[in-house]
Amino acid sequence: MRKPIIAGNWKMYKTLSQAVEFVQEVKTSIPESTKVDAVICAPALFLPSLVKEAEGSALEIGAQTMHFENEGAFTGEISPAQLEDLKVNYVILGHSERREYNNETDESVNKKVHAAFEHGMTPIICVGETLDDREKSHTMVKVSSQVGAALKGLTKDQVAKTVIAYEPIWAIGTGKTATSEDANTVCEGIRKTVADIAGEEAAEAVRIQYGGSVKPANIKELLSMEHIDGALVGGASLEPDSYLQLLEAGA
Ligand code: G2H
Repeated sequence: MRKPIIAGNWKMYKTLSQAVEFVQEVKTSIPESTKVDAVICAPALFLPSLVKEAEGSALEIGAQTMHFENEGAFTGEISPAQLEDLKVNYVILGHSERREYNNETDESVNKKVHAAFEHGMTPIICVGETLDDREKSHTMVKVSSQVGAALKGLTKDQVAKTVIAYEPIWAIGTGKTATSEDANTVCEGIRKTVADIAGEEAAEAVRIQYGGSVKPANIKELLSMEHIDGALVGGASLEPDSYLQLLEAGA
């Protein structure tokens, strides 16, 4: 059985005090025995405070991106070694917004995935098709090629520990969600791709999230699907009430 993982992706929202308040409120409401992995991926500026605030609770803190080098002349970047030092457990890699606005490519995502494992972090690798890909029936070709590129060179054990977030780009922040059946079909395809790359055992273990306008009203149905093991949630993860409802749906 795969443990569901509900990860909030806060993007560029909140101030530090709002972020700390959120964690203070949420951490006391998640039971230690929770059956889901509860993660918040916050803006980098907040990470030291939030890791400290969440310590000892069931809430885990992740980053939204990082560089693949440990150090160097990369103005404005954050390194995997720096995140490890802060005790950050998860890092989102290859989000479509970073692929679109920050030149993140399949190749750099792959380097970052390797760096995440070298520094004890679980990568949440985002893949997904555009509306144009979908209309041309290219969804699976696009998504499989992104998955293949991201997992290149990993051991089977590393692949098994990876989290893959399937986020159809046309469903992000638009209020449009893929039907749970459509999302499940793509997630099943992703699992087959993982099996081809790293074998059945790794494919059975890898956790595949759905992302794109997930909210308390639709998460239950999405999570009831065989190949959907969690959600990567933007807008609906920003308020404690809504985030806690998402966790309850996964429990
Ligand atoms: C997709 C998602 C979180 P939202 O980007 O990664 O955001 O839930 O707002 O569509």
